[in-house]
Amino acid sequence: MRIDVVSIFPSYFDGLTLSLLGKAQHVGILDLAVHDLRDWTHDRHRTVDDTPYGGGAGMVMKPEPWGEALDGLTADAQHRPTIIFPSPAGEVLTQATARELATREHLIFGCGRYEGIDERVFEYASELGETRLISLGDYVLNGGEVAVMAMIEAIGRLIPGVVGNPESLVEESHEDGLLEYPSYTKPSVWRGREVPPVLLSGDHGAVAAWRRDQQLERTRVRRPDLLGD
Ligand code: 6GU
Repeated sequence: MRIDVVSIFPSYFDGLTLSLLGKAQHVGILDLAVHDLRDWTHDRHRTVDDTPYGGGAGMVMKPEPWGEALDGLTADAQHRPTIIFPSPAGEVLTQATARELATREHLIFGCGRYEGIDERVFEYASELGETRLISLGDYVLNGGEVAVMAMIEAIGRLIPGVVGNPESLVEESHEDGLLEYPSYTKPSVWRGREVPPVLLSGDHGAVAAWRRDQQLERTRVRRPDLLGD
């Protein structure tokens, strides 16, 4: 998969060279490039924002650098890209969305700052590829960078080969619509607290049934919305 990120703070993404996604880039499963939006400006101050038409607080990102960035990143692309703009006004990211996006050949993430990006950029992007506004949830961050880090990690780990043991993907929270069951390791008694005896019983059927119960109970208590309640 090819991923391009456009941001005015490219160094936010230095962390993506670590751990599993760093390894995925090293072995060629993931081709990630982070670009500075200011490289597509032409004035001495490398201006990316201006005051909003109609008045109001804050600044709006100018369309011209975004247009040139999108043109540049799609010019000789092999596949029609999926262009994602992180936005608290977008659809909320779910595991299902991450799974869908993990099948794409080329993702472009456009990180907005200030009060947002000139609306015409989204219209133009829609001509170049499938364009999505995606939110992490119902709270506000200062800009899209931290949200895109989370999105790339959620999507990237679903690309075949990125997570070493694919079985570990199956038994996670949200993969089956439920929260994950609790895990324990040695010692069997720690500070007076015992591991649930069923896990020491060697009865694989009983363990599976207990884990399922735990998933259902946790989901009922913590996230009843996932059960449709
Ligand atoms: Cl994607 N961006 C910003 N700025 N804030 C958010 C968000 C995204 N998702 C939740 N809050």
